[in-house]
Amino acid sequence: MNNPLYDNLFGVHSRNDDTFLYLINGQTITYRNFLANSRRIANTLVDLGLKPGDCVAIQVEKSPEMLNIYAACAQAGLVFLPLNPTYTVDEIEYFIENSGSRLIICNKKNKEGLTVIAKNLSVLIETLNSDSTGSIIDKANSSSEDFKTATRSKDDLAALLYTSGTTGKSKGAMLTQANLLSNGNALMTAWQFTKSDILLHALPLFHTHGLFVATNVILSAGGSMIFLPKFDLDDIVKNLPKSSAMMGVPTFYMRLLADDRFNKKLVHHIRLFVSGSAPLLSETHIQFEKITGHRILERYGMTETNMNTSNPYNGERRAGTVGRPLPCVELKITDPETGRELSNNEIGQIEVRGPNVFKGYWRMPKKTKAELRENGFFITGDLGKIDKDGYIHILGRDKDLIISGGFNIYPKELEEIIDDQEGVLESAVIGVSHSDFGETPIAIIVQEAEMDPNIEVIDRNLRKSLARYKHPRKMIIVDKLPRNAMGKVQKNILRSFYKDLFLN
Ligand code: MLC
Ligand code: AMP
Repeated sequence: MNNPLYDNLFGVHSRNDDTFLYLINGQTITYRNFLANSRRIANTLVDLGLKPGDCVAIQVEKSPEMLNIYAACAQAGLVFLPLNPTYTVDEIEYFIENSGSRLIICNKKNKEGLTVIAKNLSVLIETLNSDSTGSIIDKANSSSEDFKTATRSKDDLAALLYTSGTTGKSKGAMLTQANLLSNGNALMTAWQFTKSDILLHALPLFHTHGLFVATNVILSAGGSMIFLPKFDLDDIVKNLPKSSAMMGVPTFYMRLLADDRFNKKLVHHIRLFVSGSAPLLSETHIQFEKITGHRILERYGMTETNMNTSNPYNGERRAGTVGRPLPCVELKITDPETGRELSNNEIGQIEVRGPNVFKGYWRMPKKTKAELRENGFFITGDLGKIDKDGYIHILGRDKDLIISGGFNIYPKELEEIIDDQEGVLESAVIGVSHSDFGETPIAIIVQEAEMDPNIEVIDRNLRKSLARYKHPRKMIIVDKLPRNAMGKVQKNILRSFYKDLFLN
């Protein structure tokens, strides 16, 4: 084995004629054909001048070709950097510059805006569109199907995934081959995935959940995926009877429960529903079991660590808990002030250590040092406790983070833009409960004396700078923000005051 990630996840399937992907248009793609296409793309990437260790940023809609590029990067020893296709040009510029990517692959819609950035930063640019066309595909079509796999070691970087920071810019989490391999394998075993499984895949591919949890588990097991472009209730209802498992964020399950077509018969031969990326309400868990007879298996992870804990496949899946640590993962609860390990049922910060934990933040040694201890424990920023049976309960966050439909939003990023707007003295962005997205951001804005901030203009400016999912669902003008004796804004008071705004 000279490239563990490629050899174990992809190379083992190069002569496998089983179906890897079932597409929504009725087409299927076998492992063998998928890998032949990936090798053509690997040749294209090398012909463009990319060398092992170079980073490839990709901002495209979900497609089988995006997965081909993931496989091609693994085979050519390149670092894969997927980006949300709804990010604005401003947001992308930072990622390209910070990562030092050598190539950006985007759709034709975004090419114009990104070409300027690519020129300024001397980055190559190619296109890939959702209809399987694009310059990278044209080039791949005339490339050879033979490719010599680049030699890499388990400690080499496989992917760079950006995760927003509480205090400023996003941080690139450096994920090694070993991180991805160990977690894919642990999850396949824990959740008993085999080559007979057909996973209903409706998650985006630019985050850990859809890419490393769902896809890597299926690649590890040699199973197949019904590969949907996005979560669409009609498509889900149509495909559930053909699937053996589904993975989703809590919003998937809340939307299914609200649909009249969703019943026991529709899911009777599914063996596993997994939820993660955001808290699954106990009510959702209980109602789901009432309607389907299935207990959703909730697990807990994050970009920096892949998956850390899981409820058991066999054994009690406890609503409101994220189960126990996966084999190989150590988890402890510590006092945020002293770092001292706490006892069962005491609430503190969650720290984890194991082969799943990332190598650090790309080009950010200070942030790495602050969050990744020398002894290997990563301070997750989540608060929780371990109960007497060893189940972990997530009880809050030490980090100022909002999770909307499984996407993370950092208030600071919005506050910085809102505070710069005309007529705004200061602002506080908080998360409030939302019946569809779980949580959603709202902005509480203090106007400057004698000024009248224009909410419509602020909204327009936010749309120019930030992806749509981050926008506050409401902006409220107030006279002042509540502060404690130290002058710190008391977001807890705001959260409690506005808590029912979006509940129905
Ligand atoms: C879409 N919109 C969102 C949104 N998704 N707004 C807030 N939060 C979201 N999550 C916007 C759209 O741009 C649109 O804007 C409007 O909301 C309504 O869109 P929609 O059609 O209802 O949304 P939809 O496309 O159905 O998407 C909702 C969703 C999707 C929940 C299916 O967001 C999704 O697939 N989320 C999964 C995220 C995920 O994979 N997270 C994993 C992170 S990894 P407009 O303009 O119409 O108002 C991680 C680690 C771990 O956390 O543990 O897994
Ligand atoms: P991300 O940075 O996008 O990877 O988001 C990771 C964060 O999502 C974690 O730090 C948790 O705060 C949250 N998270 C993931 N899974 C769960 C879960 N099952 N329950 C509660 N929070 C979760």
